[in-house]
Amino acid sequence: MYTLWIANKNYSSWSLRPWILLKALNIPFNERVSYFEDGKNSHEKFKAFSPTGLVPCLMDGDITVWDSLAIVEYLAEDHAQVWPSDKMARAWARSAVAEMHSGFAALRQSCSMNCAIRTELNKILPELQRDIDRIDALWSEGLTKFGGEWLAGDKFTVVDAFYAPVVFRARAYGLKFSATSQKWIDRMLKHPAMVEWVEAAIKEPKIAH
Ligand SMILES: N[C@@H](CCC(=O)N[C@@H](CS)C(=O)NCC(=O)O)C(=O)O
Repeated sequence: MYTLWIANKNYSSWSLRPWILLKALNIPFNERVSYFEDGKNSHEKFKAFSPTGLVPCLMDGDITVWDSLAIVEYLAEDHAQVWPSDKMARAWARSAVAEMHSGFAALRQSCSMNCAIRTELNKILPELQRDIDRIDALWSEGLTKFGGEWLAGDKFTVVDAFYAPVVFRARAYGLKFSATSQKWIDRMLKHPAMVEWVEAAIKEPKIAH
């Protein structure tokens, strides 16, 4: 059985990606939580189980896989449903996942994930608006092109999982998206795995981060 190490559900956006994927696809795993250190770097603490001192980190017997993208690729080796079955949708999903993994710095910077808050930004910087516009275009494209309820078709796949943290950011900071994208946001927020994550997040000990 897989073991997935994560940090605080309230804050750890990278942890959410593989966790939500495993839950949504009903793949059994043991969850291990290591909370962030209060007010300081958690690398030393996380190095007890993760070579980089970062979460998430997956263990499968003797095999250790770190980094959220490597983890989902490892899962895909035994669970084909991680990626869309259609070749075109899969190519799109791979590109969208890669784009999320390596981009959207302004969004990460201005709207760090915090499931427990609801607030409004006084000012939306142009670089943040650029990230929001690009994400909105991407989501709308997937939803329109593949015609399903999820970003790359009629099944929840890894591309929905990779954008799950943006859904919580959109809700927390009141970010505005097109009607097409907003419908997917609302659907994601009702997904039982997303609901389970938030319910656990708000019960966690409060740790400044
Ligand atoms: N590229 C990595 C990034 C992982 C990452 O930055 N994790 C953060 C938490 S969400 C972390 O472990 N930070 C350690 C710290 O804050 O000291 C991945 O995709 O897994």
